[in-house]
Amino acid sequence: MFDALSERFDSIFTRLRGRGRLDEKAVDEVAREIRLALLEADVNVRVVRAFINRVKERATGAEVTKSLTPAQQVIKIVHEELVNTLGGTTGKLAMSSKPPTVVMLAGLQGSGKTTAAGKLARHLKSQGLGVLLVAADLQRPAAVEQLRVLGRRLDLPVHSAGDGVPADPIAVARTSLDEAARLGRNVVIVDTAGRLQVDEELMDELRHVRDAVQPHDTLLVVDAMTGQEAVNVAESFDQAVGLDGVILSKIDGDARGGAALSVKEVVGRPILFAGTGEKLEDFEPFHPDRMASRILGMGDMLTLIEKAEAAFDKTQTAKTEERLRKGQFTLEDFLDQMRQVRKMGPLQNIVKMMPGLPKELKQAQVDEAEIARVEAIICSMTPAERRDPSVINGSRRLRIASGSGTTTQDVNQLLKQFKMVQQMMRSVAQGKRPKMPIPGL
Ligand SMILES: Nc1nc2c(ncn2[C@@H]2O[C@H](COP(=O)(O)OP(=O)(O)OP(=O)(O)O)[C@@H](O)[C@H]2O)c(=O)[nH]1
Ligand SMILES: [Mg+2]
Repeated sequence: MFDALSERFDSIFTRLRGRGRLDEKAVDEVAREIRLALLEADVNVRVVRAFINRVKERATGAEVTKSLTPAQQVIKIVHEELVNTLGGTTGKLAMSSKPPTVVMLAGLQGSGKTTAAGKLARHLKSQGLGVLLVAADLQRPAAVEQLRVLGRRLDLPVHSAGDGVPADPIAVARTSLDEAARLGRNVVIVDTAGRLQVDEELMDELRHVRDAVQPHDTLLVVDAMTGQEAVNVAESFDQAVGLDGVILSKIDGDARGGAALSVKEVVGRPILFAGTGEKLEDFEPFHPDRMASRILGMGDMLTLIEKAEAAFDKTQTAKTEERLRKGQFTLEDFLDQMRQVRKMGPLQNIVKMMPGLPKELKQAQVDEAEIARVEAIICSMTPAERRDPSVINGSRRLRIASGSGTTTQDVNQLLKQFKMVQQMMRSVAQGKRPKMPIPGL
């Protein structure tokens, strides 16, 4: 899910990254592109309109912060608004203070209700809860057996018609609470019948099942492939039986994501879980923030910004900047910056987190050993040498090389590299805020 949308965002932001300042016209242009991307992902028009308005308003009024470029600021805003559209915080099941907690699953035929019942049961069981599965789908002859198979695999009891319980979904539902009490179960998960169309007969049956068990959580199972049509389905079910949340199934498929991005905003019910495959373990709590990051293909980017903010010693960086402005960038500063960058973690990971870098560069091996070598060489220099590398003559070179376990060629190479960075830093210092050079790249 979201692959196409991710690609669109990636190209929008790549183009944005080249720009210095974002005036109103540029913001308008970006907004138009995002709008198209969302519509193509089959997101509901109302949701798209509200989304774009919020992004435009915030991007235009955004205060200029020193730590983020205009492009990063827009990415941050879009990310935050995507999180909001997907539901904000991670939702939770409402657990009853008096067991059992009753969860009723509803949805169109084939949406993944029975599978979701098994997955949710497994998820709750792993949290130490005792689950009873209830087979209240008597429409399809194989439905009860399907749930029984899941129950056997999970080693969980399944309550169904037979043994004195009439073959009627409402009777099965009603008797399930006594069964839960008898077995001392904390959670009851009720699987119900689906229909191809949203029809009155089904809704009526659902209402009766609901009244019989009085669920704490009525969850709609929505197939992600349904796109924004899911919104209509959710609205009908909400009006008919009242929904508390949504389970979005089959997000492992190539759905464009319209359902996920539309349902919370239009219906006002959060997506609580997502089905990510056919197996019982393919199930996860739905995290709006992580999902938004995945859509933007740069969640890591935000982590990177946070990491950079946390790792860079502000006063140290300010001092370096000050010296830079005076054109006094030394090997000591070089080493300082390198250490600060390294505090962010293995360079390999950092490079992967940078969405702006061309693919070839991302695939290139970042040589950690090379960086360790550079560090060793600089550490083998005297403070005077670090401040002014021009004093490094042949014998000093030899001393530094043997002190750092490297060769004089290595020392030469580093000095050449440093000279280049120094020149680059000077030219940047004359212009805007200096960029952080990453040694080894
Ligand atoms: N790839 C994938 N397949 C899923 C997922 N959830 C369910 N399925 C498949 O979707 C099909 C229908 O799933 P069911 O759980 O039987 O759907 P249902 O809503 O109970 O269907 P009815 O009871 O007939 O209304 C099955 O083949 C499942 O394996 C998922 O998250 N990913
Ligand atoms: Mg079913």
